[in-house]
Amino acid sequence: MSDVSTGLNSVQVSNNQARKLEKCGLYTIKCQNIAMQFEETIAAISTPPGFGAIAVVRMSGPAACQILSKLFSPSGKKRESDWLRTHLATLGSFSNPETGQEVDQVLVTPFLAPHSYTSEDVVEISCHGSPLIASEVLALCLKHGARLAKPGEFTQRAFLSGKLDLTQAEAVLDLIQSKTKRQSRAALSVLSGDLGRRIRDVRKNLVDLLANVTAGIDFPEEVGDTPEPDIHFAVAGAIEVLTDLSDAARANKFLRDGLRLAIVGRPNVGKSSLLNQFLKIERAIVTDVPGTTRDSLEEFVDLDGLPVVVIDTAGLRQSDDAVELIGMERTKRAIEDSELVLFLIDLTAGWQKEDERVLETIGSRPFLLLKNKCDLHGKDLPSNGVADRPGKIGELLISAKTGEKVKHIHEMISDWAFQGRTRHEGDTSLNDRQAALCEAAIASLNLVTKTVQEGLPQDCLATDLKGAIDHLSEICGEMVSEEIIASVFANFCIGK
Ligand SMILES: Nc1nc2c(ncn2[C@@H]2O[C@H](COP(=O)(O)OP(=O)(O)OP(=O)(O)O)[C@@H](O)[C@H]2O)c(=O)[nH]1
Ligand SMILES: [Mg+2]
Repeated sequence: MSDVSTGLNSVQVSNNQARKLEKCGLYTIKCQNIAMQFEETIAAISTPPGFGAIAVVRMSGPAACQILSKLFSPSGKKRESDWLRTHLATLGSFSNPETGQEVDQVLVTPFLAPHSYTSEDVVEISCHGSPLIASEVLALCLKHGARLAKPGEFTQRAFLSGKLDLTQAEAVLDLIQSKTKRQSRAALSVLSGDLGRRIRDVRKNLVDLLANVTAGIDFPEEVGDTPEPDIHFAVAGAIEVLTDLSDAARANKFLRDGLRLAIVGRPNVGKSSLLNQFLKIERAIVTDVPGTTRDSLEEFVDLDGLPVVVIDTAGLRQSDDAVELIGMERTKRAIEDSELVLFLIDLTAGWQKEDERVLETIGSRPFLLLKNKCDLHGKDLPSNGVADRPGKIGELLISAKTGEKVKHIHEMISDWAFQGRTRHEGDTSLNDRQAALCEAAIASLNLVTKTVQEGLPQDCLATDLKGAIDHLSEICGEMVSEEIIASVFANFCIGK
């Protein structure tokens, strides 16, 4: 028997099977996750720019402790062996050794290899939160042997040393960038390794299957074909898990990427009042003068965990006013750039010709029809051509002034965005890169099924099976090009 390591997984196969796997390319997987040593020590300010209580400068690499020793003296003149210990925070003075000038009183915490974020020696220097002090601390670290870290380089080292798989590294970025609780919980679930584990389980089953199929091809007498039910069982199981992940990714797209929502209608229907209701503050000017809003106004709102950018727009009507015309052009652009439109009409005025024109401008965008001012006019009104418009996702009677039924708008948006799927806090979800690979793996597995159904020889399915395995390897980063790694980490901030 031989232990075949394909990325993070180890699979027990016979020596013959191992040779076959090597031949069909599985052994040659470039294993990025085997512990890598970096010669350079990197450093960066990990806290955001600006003034705060504390700023943190972080160093990682073989010289991190040595550099720290030159610049830091603990209070009470302790010996190095007393304070340079992993996970021990020590207060002391951070100074320029050339001039003897103290820069700050700091707290240092070493995390010694391999018990650190990157698996290397890491030190965190917490100084007082002035940008000037943090820059001075960093400058001294750089002067004494560290180099400035690139965006995401600490996390990249954590990935390359095998501490995190690529899905977890991507989740670190999602967590940092999360704007709603739902987003942060979903990112935390991926960071825990849940997604990676599910993908690796599927992949391991497929690797086992490929090993059997390959052995059968090479040793038809001794091993023979893998029984069809076994292939069906393994492939159907993999497709089921991957399809579930892929469906959830589609449903959770707006949770990940956010949603742009344009409030659109003719003047005076209550668009700015509705924006203010969403924000719960008087953000936009509201008057009874038609044409009050001249320019689009964008604001972020957390709609029950969905990150939404709401855009209040200038009312659409016939006009000769140059400024108003520019405003209306921007309204059209806001509609084009949004995923969903809130189309407001005024119940007290009834359905107007101008509403008809607004509807034309909305075009094929999905929209929610909001009949406003129900506090003044409680009765519904026939909304002519809107009733069976294909883009309409629903309609509601609301009052943007009193806030009546505004909560229902949240629910309808949420239902539409999550495609009716019940969301659970902390649901794992694939990002665009992972979803594309997941779909490619499903497509390859569908070809495997077809090959079996058509009764073709088993060598025909090995290539597609390997294709599916390769796609799954790429999701977790077990087989991934440097270009992809660079593009994943380029979106990070410096210091993470
Ligand atoms: N009673 C009542 N009045 C409302 C309601 N919504 C808006 N209004 C009033 O209608 C007038 C116009 O409201 P806005 O929110 O400025 O309307 P708008 O669509 O932004 O108008 P423009 O910026 O001119 O396009 C104001 O006097 C609001 O107080 C509502 O639900 N009930
Ligand atoms: Mg307005």
